[in-house]
Amino acid sequence: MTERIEGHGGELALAALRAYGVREMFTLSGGHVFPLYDAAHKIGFPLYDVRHEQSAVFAAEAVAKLQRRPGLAVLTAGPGVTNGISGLTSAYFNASPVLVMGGRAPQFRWGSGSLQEMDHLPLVAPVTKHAETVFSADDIPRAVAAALTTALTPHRGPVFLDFPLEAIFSTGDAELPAGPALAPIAADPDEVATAAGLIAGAQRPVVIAGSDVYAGDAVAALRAAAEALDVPVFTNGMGRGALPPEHPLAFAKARRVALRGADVVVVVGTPLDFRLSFGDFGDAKVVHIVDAPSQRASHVQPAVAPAGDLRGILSALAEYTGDRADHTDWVAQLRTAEDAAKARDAEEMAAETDPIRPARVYGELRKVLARDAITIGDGGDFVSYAGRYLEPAQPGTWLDPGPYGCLGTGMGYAMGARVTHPDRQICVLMGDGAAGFSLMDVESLARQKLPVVIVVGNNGIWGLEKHPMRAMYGYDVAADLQPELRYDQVVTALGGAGETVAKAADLGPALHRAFDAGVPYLVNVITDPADAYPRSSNLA
Ligand SMILES: Cc1ncc(C[n+]2csc(CCOP(=O)(O)OP(=O)(O)O)c2C)c(N)n1
Ligand SMILES: [Mg+2]
Repeated sequence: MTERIEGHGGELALAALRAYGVREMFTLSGGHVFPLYDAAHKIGFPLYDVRHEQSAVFAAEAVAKLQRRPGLAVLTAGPGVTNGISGLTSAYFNASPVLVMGGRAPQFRWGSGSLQEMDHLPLVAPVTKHAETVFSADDIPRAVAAALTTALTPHRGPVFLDFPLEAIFSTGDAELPAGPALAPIAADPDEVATAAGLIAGAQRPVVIAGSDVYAGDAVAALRAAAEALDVPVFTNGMGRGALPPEHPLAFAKARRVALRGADVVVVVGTPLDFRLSFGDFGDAKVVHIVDAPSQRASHVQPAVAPAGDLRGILSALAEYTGDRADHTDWVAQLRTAEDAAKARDAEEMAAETDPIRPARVYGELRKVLARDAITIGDGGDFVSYAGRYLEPAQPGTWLDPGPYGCLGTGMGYAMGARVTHPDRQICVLMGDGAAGFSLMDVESLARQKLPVVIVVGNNGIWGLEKHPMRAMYGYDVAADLQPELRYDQVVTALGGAGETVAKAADLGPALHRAFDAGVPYLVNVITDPADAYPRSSNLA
């Protein structure tokens, strides 16, 4: 039985969006999209508004990443859409199923110079899986359904629709879409068998699991495969926390030792990009397991690259019944390296220095964070340290900007995380430079009663750029910020609260106050500008 729906374009859109599991909209006001607001208002559909469109798209992306369902941002015609493009691009790099709906100048006088008249499609096409202008109200539910099916089909990603003024404001009727019906792509069983044989035959295998493992709801299958084949697991992106840190096969610190010694490297659900030395692991054979054929690397040739539903592939690996080599010594060797690195980290995280070094901030934070806390990184070196010192204990709790590396995700991701988890700790780790991109959206969080904690590593510089520039040229330009600026006072002025901390001993009590505050709260930690994150390649 199909159900017919009628109403104005906004109502038709919302009915289809709800059928696809969209549960809120993030937006910044604009007359071109009023019918979408009217539809939401009439049925009490949650609507959150922001102070810059980038935050709306990042909030939608956080919802998509954390909840594995579509996130929605509604942006007004022209500048609203163009302000959202970095967010769309991040979602594209992160394979996040985000739908951006744009307003659009009227079609009937296209070319006459209407306010905010521009064709968005050529701008968004390269950073979306699908971009379309919908010219009539009747056609909106079909277009929403098609766009969201594309967004949710692996390899996932953002989609874009815009609606000329007369299409969204006029009334129409259509069939209510049934909702997502996605058939998993089955990988080639021979390729899966080859992969299983390679891993089982390896003396020193390693698994690196990334975001698509979480997005594809394959975390349990990953664990089962790792346990069945006795393979140490490292993670990145949304894959972090896939195995709890205390699991005997969970590793984080021994990566260099592991990759240097491995004879088979299995990369699951993440591209062979700069984060993984472009897939070059010396003599080790590479097994690249991807969620769609489009994700096979073109710049390297892995030994085998099964492509398809990750849960299916990992479950098949878990059921491998052939002989396998004994990995006990290999796992033990990595455990020794891991434990030694952890001991070094523990010392750094406890160090009493003046000024405070970032490691200590994370040492104190670890004492306060619950296992299910959501941590969000937005910044340079300060966030690299977060990646090193924080240990996500559960999958779906760590949000970094991903391989696009866009600063400014902070408040948008925080909003999406708070909406997703009303009762959990939400903590943004932010560089003082990064703060400039989105801190104004604390106003949106405060006004809409969405408390979060923001910890700023305030070194007074664009650290990740200043140190490398000095190393390269012997001098630096465009890399300084005002030292010891009171970002906590900015947050207080915007309806939140906060404090500045300059002594390590004061960090713990400040963090406790922050998580108890019930309003957006910024802990402004004055950190050592001389401290540079040690990295081999410094370009970002
Ligand atoms: C939108 C955007 N602009 C510029 C950059 C380049 N960039 C990467 S890290 C960084 C410095 C960040 O400084 P801050 O947030 O203060 O963190 P710190 O490195 O000082 O800890 C810059 C400018 C970027 N990645 N994204
Ligand atoms: Mg800085």
